[in-house]
Amino acid sequence: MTQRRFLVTAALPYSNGRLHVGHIAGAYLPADTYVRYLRSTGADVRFICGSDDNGVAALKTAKEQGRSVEELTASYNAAQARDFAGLRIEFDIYGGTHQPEYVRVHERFSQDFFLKINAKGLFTKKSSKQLFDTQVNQFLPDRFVRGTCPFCKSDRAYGDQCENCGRAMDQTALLNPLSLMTQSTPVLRKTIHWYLRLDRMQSKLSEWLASKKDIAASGASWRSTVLNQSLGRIEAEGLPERAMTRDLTWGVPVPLDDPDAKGKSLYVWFDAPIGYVSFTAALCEKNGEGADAYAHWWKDTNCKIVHFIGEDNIVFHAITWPAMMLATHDSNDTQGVSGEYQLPHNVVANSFLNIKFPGQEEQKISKSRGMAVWIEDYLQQFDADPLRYYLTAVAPENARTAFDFDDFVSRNNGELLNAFGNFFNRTITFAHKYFDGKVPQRGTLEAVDVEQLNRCKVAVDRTGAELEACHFKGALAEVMALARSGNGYFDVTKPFLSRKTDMAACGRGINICLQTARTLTTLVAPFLPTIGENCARMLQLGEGWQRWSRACEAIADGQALGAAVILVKKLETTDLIADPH
Ligand code: B3M
Ligand code: ZN
Repeated sequence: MTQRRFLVTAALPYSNGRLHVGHIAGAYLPADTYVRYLRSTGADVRFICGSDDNGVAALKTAKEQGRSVEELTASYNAAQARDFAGLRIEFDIYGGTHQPEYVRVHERFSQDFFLKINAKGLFTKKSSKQLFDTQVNQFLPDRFVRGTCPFCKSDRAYGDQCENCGRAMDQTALLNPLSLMTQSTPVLRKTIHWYLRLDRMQSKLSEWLASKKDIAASGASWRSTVLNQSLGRIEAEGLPERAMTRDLTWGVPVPLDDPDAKGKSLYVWFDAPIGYVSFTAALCEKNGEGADAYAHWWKDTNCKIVHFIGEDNIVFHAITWPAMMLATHDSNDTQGVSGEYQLPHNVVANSFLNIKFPGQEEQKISKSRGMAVWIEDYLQQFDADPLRYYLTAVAPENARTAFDFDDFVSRNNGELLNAFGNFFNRTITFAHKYFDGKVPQRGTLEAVDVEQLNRCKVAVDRTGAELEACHFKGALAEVMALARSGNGYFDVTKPFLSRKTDMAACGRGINICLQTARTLTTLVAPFLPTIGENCARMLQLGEGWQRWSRACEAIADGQALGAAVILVKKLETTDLIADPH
């Protein structure tokens, strides 16, 4: 069998802020779990991420904080990398679209994309009117204009959206516009931009998306939220052309020798997904394979590309980004078989995570209102795995769910500790106490033992099937069901009684418990890597214990066991802090 290959990406966080639990639950944790699982099946995987440094977001924050945008993005890039590492979300590379180490390769790839699409005549260059701040001599990005909403008349409207009624806004439609750069009234001025002819890719895109509805044909199970949102968008409004350049000097310069391109950058949503490619190239370079080896991942259909994102990024990953790739193609295929960029095998999007503080209503996570649980703060008090457990158990896979503090504590204590931790603890402790710290003889199995061993096999298959389908919540439920069945088996076979009457039966029971623990160790590792490693240490499993195909491998009679370690700590209260900054 040829080795499976995957390129897995997680959305590039903007480098103008810290990470909170919503980010992690949305894209990064499921992606990391998926990568760990794929690797345990023997697949060759590259896991790509990095910060999204360009565009207005960083510029605006830098201005507000009185820092240079370079310094700001570098410091958040580093802080994000620390947060991910603390949660054991382990990318093969954490780049950054404007970080000194990556900016050159990223610009090269981004400009190549632009030039290739331009050469194919898939941009329209045209002029439009935009708001211009005469005091700073600059066109205003959407988020830098505030005004009155023409629909609901609220004054909480910005150039991209009204915060009151939620309607999408055209900055020129705002009443009484105000520049947030200088608090002055901007004027309308003509500007020129390059618009991607999405209309020309529309039929190919809808065909491709429709094929993903048919799981048998596409070989991947796309979530209906992703398909409905993207196909729905095409059906509702078609695909009008969209400007892919901006009047901004922070970003990737428009690579044209055209006076109209002066002082303009590529739209941040144009260059950001290309970050996945440029960071792949940087990784290949680091690994000594040369930057061109990126094509092995991006242009060879033996590799499958899977993007993990939050729901607000669906349209960009299921329409705009595939359209950009298609626009570079010389031929008509969507697969990339002729050495062209291949479209994603799957785009996995989670919904948002709300937050519920004790004694308060559930609400949206909000940075500005200080309603969030920041990873940096969390990690000062707790281990990674309880959070990984909780965020997978309540993952917003099909609808919004909430991070609820009381629920976090009660699931940690009631599920992870009670079911999983205690099963290991009672089993290992018993073996140390009554069997000299060794695996007792299995002997002749009875029906109850065979049944338990069968449960292990079934759990491996079911968990694997759920993970292949990116159903992380369902997969974790299978693992926990096996842990509970281990406790049930322990309770039914009662080794604590048989040790006084029938040592062989007692040994058989503990042997089967250890065997169940062996299986659980491999199954839990993609979700809870540190706990998995501690389990493996207790069972003294050698190298390669993560291999999925070895999850039911027999644990040998007489094998020595490691000392019992506490897998899960009991949490008493949570004094998780709401944003102190
Ligand atoms: N920077 C957006 C976000 O956090 C974003 C993702 C880019 S992925 C190419 O919404
Ligand atoms: Zn409004």
